[in-house]
Amino acid sequence: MPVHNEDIAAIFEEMADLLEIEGANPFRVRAYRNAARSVRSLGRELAEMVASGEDLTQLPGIGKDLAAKIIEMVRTGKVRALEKLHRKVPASLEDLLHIPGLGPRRVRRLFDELGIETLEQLAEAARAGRLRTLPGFGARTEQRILDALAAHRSQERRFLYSVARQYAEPLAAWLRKIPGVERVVVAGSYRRGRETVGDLDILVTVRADSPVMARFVTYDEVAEVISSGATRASVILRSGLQVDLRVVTAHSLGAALHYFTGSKAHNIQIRRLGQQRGLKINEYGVFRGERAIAGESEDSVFAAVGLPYIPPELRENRGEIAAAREGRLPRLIERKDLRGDLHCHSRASDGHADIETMARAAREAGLEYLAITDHSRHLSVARGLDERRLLQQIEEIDRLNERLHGITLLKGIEVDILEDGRLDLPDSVLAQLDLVVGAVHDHFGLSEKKQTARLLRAMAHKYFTLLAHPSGRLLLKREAYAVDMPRVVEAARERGCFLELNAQPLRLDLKDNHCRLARERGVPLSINSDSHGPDGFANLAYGINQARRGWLEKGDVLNTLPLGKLRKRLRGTMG
Ligand code: DGT
Ligand code: CA
Ligand code: CA
Repeated sequence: MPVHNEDIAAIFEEMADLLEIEGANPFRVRAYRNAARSVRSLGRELAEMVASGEDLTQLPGIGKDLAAKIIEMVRTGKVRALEKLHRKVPASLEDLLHIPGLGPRRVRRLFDELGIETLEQLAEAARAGRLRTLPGFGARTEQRILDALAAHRSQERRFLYSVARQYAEPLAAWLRKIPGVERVVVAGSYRRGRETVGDLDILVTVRADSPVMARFVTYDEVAEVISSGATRASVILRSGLQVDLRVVTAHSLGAALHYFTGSKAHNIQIRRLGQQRGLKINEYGVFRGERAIAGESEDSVFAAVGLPYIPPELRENRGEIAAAREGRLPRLIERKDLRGDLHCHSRASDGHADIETMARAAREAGLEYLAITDHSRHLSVARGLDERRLLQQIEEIDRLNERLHGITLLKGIEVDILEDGRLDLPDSVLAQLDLVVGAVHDHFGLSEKKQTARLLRAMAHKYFTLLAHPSGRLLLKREAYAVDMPRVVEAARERGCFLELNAQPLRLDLKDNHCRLARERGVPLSINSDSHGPDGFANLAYGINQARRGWLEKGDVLNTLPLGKLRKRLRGTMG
């Protein structure tokens, strides 16, 4: 059974949760959490590394013990240590941890004193007013838990795009090898490059008598078959991800692709255009009366309603149809347009490679320049740089630049924006850098007014270049802080500084609509990997997805500029 990095990371997370509930040593708990993070940010499948006998202890956060557990998981699909934990702590307690307001200590108490193991039991106890009998759990906490449970139930489960991809690509590759299978396309929100994906919608075209439908449900990651027929089937993978598969005929592939790519709102508008021309459009084709007049390609579907091809990322009914009609569709940016990266970390703060290794990896990723932007001192958990260490790093980069070929390092810092909007390092040292990347790492709970004022003050600073992950959100984990983003975009325009589109798949910050707003206001964005290791540059592809959903063209993005022009733009922000 294939084991993916996400499966391994999830097991490490689960072990950390269970150990925490059990009251284990906090350092042990943190080791598992770090390992999970490290596994998630790897650019390669661990299963392959195990198969080729590579030394896993070279990976950040992975010691001998964890390496052995990874090998065990890859070889057997499970970990004995976790099974042992399950004998002490019921696995369902983990679900309780996902309820806001319930930390490990409270979960432990609920279990020890009220025997609560599941969300149902928790809801029942809360409704019966039994929670408030516990020390530290007043009536208000009880109500908050009830509210959180209701919110939890109504929340559909979604997957990060990057996680869905880990399941989609091997499955699509596996389907392609089934006899008689011709084309396999993952449609739906996945094809539109959405930051999260609800389920996968796969279309296949086949020659007659292909066994694809019979085989599909036997894919070894299938945990449950919801339905299966002659031309469509739905399954749930072990990861919980649902996959809908449809067999379509080659002459209606374009119509089916268009239909199942969506979005639904876009489809409805296209169908309406068809109706105005007396056409019926569905997943089988474009029809005038009984006669199919288009549908073999997506181009033909659009052409039937008088439109040029609209890229999937734009199909959200956010004005793309009018833009297409008027010949105003953007020429969307592509990965190859990126010439550099303006945000990454080295071992000096919380990265796990030295600067030279990062530089070589960036060159390998096809980049011409890379800004080293380690954290500043205020972020002490990341060993942020103080003035002295930053000055040393500046010298180190000067020396490296003399030696390195094919890549130029820029000197930067990811400086903390303090609560009051001041920057965490003095002007005298900031003045010596090529760029200053500012970021918020604490006080997420300020009012919108205060948070906005904080950002505006930072951006007004004479050495401020670029606002990193402007909204602070973590997808599926943490909401954006309250901030008036249109006001921030306006301030960037007035000040002549830049905003980041952080390409980490968990951030994708700015979000698509705000990217588009920045483009409309003429504020260039920088698509940055925020790499913490040499694998991190692969994340740029996720940033490009998001940029395309934000209608960005090459000319809207700062780090498509060649180095000379980029330097000029950066100097414009530095005093
Ligand atoms: P997701 O899975 O929640 O991330 O989002 P989608 O867009 O993949 O939605 P999904 O899986 O429900 O359906 C896939 C595509 O199929 C959707 O984008 C458009 C099309 N579709 C589904 N149901 C309908 C419908 O009732 N009407 C129309 N016009 N299209 C539909
Ligand atoms: Ca879907
Ligand atoms: Ca679906």
